[in-house]
Amino acid sequence: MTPDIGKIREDFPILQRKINGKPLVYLDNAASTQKPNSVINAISDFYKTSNSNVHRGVHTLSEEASELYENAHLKAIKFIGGNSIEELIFTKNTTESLNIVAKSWGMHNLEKGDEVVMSRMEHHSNLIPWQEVCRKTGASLKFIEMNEDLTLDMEQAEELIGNKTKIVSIVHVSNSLGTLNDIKKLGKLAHENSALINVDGAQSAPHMPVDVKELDCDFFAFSGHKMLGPTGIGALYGKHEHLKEMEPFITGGGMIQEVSYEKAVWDELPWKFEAGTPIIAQAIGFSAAIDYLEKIGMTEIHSYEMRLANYAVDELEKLDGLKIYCPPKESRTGIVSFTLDGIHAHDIASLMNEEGIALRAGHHCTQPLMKMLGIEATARASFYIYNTMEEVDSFIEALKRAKNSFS
Ligand code: C6P
Repeated sequence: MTPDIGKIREDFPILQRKINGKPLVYLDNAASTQKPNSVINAISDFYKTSNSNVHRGVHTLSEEASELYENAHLKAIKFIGGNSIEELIFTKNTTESLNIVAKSWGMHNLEKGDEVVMSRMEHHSNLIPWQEVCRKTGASLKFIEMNEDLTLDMEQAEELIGNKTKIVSIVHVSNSLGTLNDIKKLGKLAHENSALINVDGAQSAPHMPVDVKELDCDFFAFSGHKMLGPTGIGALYGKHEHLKEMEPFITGGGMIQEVSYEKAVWDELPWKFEAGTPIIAQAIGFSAAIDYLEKIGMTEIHSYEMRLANYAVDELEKLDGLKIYCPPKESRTGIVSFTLDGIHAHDIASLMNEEGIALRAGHHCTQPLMKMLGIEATARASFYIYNTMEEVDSFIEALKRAKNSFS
């Protein structure tokens, strides 16, 4: 069933804004999404009624805050198909989640001769931590190549993932190309070779049903702010068998069972990975965001966004001098990157902004990918559940005007 987009839009106060006298058309959802009233209210209600630190006090406010904080873990793990909060660590964002895997698992499990496999379309947040780990451990990075159509070359992946591979650390949906990668198949290849698979889910979890058990991934990282939640909160799912063996990335208060002057015994999962006062209000806001998404349904969200994106691609394809960097329909998501002959991506975004349309332009934290494609930057439209077909039309019309003004 198609969600009632008009009704959904009423839940997002920011969508009433005008930019340069024009109604805001927000097409920068891959960077960060807007927040519904229920999320804004959940955060402000917490501060108004239950604000306190967690896990420390026996007083009522601390008990309430602790319960809300723990429930947020449960909400987040269920959202991605897991069962136990022991397997769900709250972090600052996807970047921190990916760093935990690289530093807490990679630094202790890799040595010279080992290989870390990733794709050519990785975000810097997945690429750089592993570059660092490889530099320090002597392991090497290997890359799955891309086909002409911007999908992964799965035949080459089969050859590449072998007995030297210790982990496949890979993006689920590319933030620059929108390509949806076959994680199940890559996970199978990794496991057949006794390797693990770590998934960067920053652009998948917000937009489609994700089931970590079905994907059979060892780790899965995502961010709250890209799925209607507040900034400052992300999550890392990890299989219990791995998390229990891993050393914490940050140590200090709130993550111990016992401490002497000489040593400390870590607390149980997930708390051993959540040192210091945690991101309590953000977790509560994140929980409200998950409620909001689940009420609409992730399958419905995905199919609606695909309608928007496919319509946008069809219309963009009609424009001369425009090159689209996105895969065929089967591997496509709600992200559409493009370049326009004779106009720099930043100029496209500026001209669109004059018309109230928010696009992102740049390398999208995938500089090596841009270089490989022989471009400096793309302009990118990325859709979410509150966007409309009319907004796609406004975007295409504004783009035509921008193109004419430069010719
Ligand atoms: N991409 C964009 O594309 P953080 O900033 O930690 O919440 O997310 C990092 C990140 C990791 N992986 C992928 C695939 C991502 O898309 C992102 C964030 C944003 O506009 C900012 S570069």
